[in-house]
Amino acid sequence: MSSLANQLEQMESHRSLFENAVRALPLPVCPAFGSADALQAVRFAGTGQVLASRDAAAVAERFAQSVKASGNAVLRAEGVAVGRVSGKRVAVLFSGGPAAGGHNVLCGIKRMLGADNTVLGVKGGPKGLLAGKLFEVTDAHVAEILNTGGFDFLGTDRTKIKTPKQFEQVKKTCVEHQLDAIVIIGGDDSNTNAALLAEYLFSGIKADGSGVQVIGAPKTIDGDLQVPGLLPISFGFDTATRIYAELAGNILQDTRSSLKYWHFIKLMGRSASHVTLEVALQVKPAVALISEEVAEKRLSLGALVDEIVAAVVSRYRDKGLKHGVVLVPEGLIEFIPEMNALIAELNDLLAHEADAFAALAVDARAAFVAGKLTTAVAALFRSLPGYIVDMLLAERDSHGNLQVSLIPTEQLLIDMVRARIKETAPDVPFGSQHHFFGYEGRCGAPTLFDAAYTYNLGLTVGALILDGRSGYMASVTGLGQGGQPLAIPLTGLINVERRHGKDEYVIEKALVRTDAPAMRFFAGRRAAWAADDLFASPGPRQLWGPAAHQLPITVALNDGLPSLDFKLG
Ligand code: FBP
Repeated sequence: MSSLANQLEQMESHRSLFENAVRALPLPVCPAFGSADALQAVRFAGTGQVLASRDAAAVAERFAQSVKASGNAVLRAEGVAVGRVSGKRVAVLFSGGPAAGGHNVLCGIKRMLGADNTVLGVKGGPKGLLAGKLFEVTDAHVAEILNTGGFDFLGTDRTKIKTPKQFEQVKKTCVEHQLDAIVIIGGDDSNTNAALLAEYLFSGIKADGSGVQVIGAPKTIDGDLQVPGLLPISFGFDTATRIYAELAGNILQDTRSSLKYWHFIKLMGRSASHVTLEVALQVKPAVALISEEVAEKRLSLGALVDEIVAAVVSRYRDKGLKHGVVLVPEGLIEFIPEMNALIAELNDLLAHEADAFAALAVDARAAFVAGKLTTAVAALFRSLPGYIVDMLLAERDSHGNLQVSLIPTEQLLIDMVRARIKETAPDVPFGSQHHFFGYEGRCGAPTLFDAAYTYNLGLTVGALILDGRSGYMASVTGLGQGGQPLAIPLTGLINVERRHGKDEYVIEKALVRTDAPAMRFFAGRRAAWAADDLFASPGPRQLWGPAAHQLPITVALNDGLPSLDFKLG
């Protein structure tokens, strides 16, 4: 075999030159944990801050044991742990959509627990926990997965553990595998699940009457798990937005080269527009729609189309530009007031008439639905193109949600903009292309920020377990000053929300606040970006080099940091 063929074969099974190099990247550790070579477990103590959610009284009743133990007090790492804890068996699972850095959380937990405790990986997310699919994680596994993207080492799923039967199944897994702790790495819903499990497993699980600890870690590329001052961002957001910003920057470069297209780019983010806002701040497009602002100003679909048409027309008439980029958040459709009303009626209708709907031929379904909607909503429904109607009627996800990633909002906007230009400004050319960036960004190799942040989140989770804590979510703050490990009581984040006709305990999604510094900065610049080509092309994410230590711009602005640089360790 030639030496080139030999070299190429060696790249199989995650052994590209890049993958080999990232595995060897050193990771900084927060000063509280000592140093990478001499890692130390820590004690946690109250910061003095106590969280009080809107529905604190109801939460204190439902989560009585957890609230009694934590008092909803925020904890920080304070001082070295006394004595070494050994013999703990800790199960770790991923939940929900993948996000870069998950493997490093697992590696950090393993490192903190050390050789005298056992880490077990749960295969296939919460479903794997119910089925008891656990295996021991070894040092060899850690060497293999460190700094790699994706959740492929364990897999994930979106099962919600909420029925009494499911809780019993978890208890069975705990007993069978002699678990002392469970770690749930997930988003808002998964951390709500962690709180429910922490309460259920709080006591009476083991023969001596003690319980099983439950700790959460904040994951989601959507960036909608944030707590001002306590949790700067969920992990995976930085990697995903840098990948999207590179792709959007390349497209912007293309628009100014080929001089003929408007590109409409839909960006992932099921509800919140954090991803779109971050990418907009990175690349400075002609237009970026922010769902939360659309809802707040009660902008109709027609008003959004008018806003885009105004940019297309003025760029052409004032500057001769026939091109531009429009960023569209994935969740937009649910934030447009009239579409929101339509989706709400559809959700109810499809839930109540499920059998009758399923029995119909596919091409008879739209007429059946239209006949049952209220008059104004039915008129809107009938006015939508078939490709949108099909997706509005498509199967809901396992949480009963509309699958917004399947709705081609970007295409709908293009069609409506084209029609409006033909009607009102026929002299203005409008060539278009559309894209959806989502799955491209979730599993990339973590940025240096996500790699270091997640490793330290893992160390924090491990330290909380060794310190005997349960019902907390790990966090790291002070991103510009070395990093401070924190523990946020999950019950302090929980409220009661009406979902699908029932009151449920939930951690609410942190949506974009229109008065936040990042949004205000964007609002102050967007008119200039619409008027001319002022875009930036941030290039590929860097693990070495000048942009390697860059934080998400939204995080730096919202946290009032003096620069974009992060410093952990
Ligand atoms: P999580 O909130 O579970 O992290 O998932 C986020 C996300 O990537 C959304 O941005 C997107 O709408 C959704 O997952 C897509 O889910 P799926 O992988 O089931 O298609």
